[in-house]
Amino acid sequence: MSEPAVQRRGLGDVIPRPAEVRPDPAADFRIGTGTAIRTAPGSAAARRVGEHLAALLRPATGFALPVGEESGAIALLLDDGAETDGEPDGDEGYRLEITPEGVTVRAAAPAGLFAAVQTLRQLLPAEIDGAAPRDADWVLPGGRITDRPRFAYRGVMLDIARRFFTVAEIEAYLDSVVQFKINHLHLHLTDDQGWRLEIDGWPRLTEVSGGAGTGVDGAGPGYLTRADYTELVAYAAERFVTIVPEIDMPGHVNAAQVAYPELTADGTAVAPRTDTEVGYSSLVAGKEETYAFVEDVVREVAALTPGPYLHIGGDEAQATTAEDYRTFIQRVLPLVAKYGKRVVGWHEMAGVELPETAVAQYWRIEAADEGTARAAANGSKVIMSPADRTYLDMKYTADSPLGLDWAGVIDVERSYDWDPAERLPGVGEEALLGVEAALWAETLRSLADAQTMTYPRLPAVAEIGWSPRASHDWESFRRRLAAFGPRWRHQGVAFHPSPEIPWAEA
Ligand code: TNX
Repeated sequence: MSEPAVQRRGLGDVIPRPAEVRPDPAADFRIGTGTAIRTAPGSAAARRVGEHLAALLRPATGFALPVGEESGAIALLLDDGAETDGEPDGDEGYRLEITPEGVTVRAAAPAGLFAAVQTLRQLLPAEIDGAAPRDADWVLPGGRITDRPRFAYRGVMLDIARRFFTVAEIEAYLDSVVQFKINHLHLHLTDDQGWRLEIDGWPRLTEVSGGAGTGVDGAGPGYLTRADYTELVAYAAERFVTIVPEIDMPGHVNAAQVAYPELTADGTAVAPRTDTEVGYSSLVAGKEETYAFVEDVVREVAALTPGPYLHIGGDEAQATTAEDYRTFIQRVLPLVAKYGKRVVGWHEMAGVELPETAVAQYWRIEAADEGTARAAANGSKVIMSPADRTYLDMKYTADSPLGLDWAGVIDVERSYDWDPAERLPGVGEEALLGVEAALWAETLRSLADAQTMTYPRLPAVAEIGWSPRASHDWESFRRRLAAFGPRWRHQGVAFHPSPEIPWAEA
């Protein structure tokens, strides 16, 4: 029996939806045995993006797809100062033209070429993600795309404190999220149940609190060595993703206090916790040991992290008095600056006066937040992560086997049908750095669990972060999303088959 016919894709069948699409159905391009990839002369970074594209296309096509600077029908070119309608395209913008002769991508920076590669991948039939060569028509639909992001920051957070994920698992997760032009991976590294990053001079943090029995119900012990973390940072950078490390404080610190009793108020040891309570632990604002510890941690994390951000948590500090919270945050803000990083914190941090460079991440479900609005008015940027829209750990429906439901149940339409610039009074378009979806891990026990909660909702948040406001359209989105059923199956990525989506077969 012959293999099922492979369907030609439409030029606009992409998530996130590109800013501008002009199809030319007479101009399709067919990738063939002789197709080569040509990259911008003298750019090692463009060359690596070319290699990345070749690696995506080789398994299913079986073609050699050589990458070089001399010739090739698929060209990835750098074009300084590229602009569209007088507006600079920015680092991640790109222009893509598909004609019968070939494909030309132009971008101001390698990140734009990488974004274009994600688009190209989606323009090929789903079978392109298969692991073995097959005979098919590898056709790219003709026309032009001009694209650039609405927001600079489009993130996803992975909680590796409640359930540790290994380097290989985090890398697999990263590979799946970059398809949707996600460009920040926020790692929640520490919490009451575990401490997951090795810190020089404080070995018990990971020996004890990254060891056996840590994690919710003891599931998922482990930690990242400095070498692991460095490898992850490099892996992410190759995919134009910035790692945002989070050390949660002054609350969510039971694991640190188990390892080092001197971090508690009276210096007595506390018991390890593997339950899912929050708001019971606190660093001690009035003790110098606290700041010696925090400075060592901040210095180390900053040194290991090339990206500009360091997230200090600051959420759910119910075991810290308001006065102590203020004292603590005011001591820690300059420490983060001292080691050259821009501070990010959950929006509770905005209850304290912040420097303009600080970023507040809004996570609650209320319709207004005074602190966040004040921070925005003072020039701070905001990342929008309202739990009732962007929390990937919320159940899809009341009977979802995985997930929590404190912020409600979140189906795909609910993840899609909102606008970050209208979410909080006083926090409009200009105040937003971007959006982030968060995957807390209390109920997760495997990478497949993480993927099942992430897909198909992350693509909704990714489109909100990238695509122009005026292009948002649920009917269009659910049709485009439907094509990912077979893609994720080919990729080995688990997903929840939401009944709202008319999933494609094959
Ligand atoms: C709230 S969101 C938390 C986390 C939990 C999460 C579960 C936030 C800043 N804190 O500690 O894991 O809810 O959904």
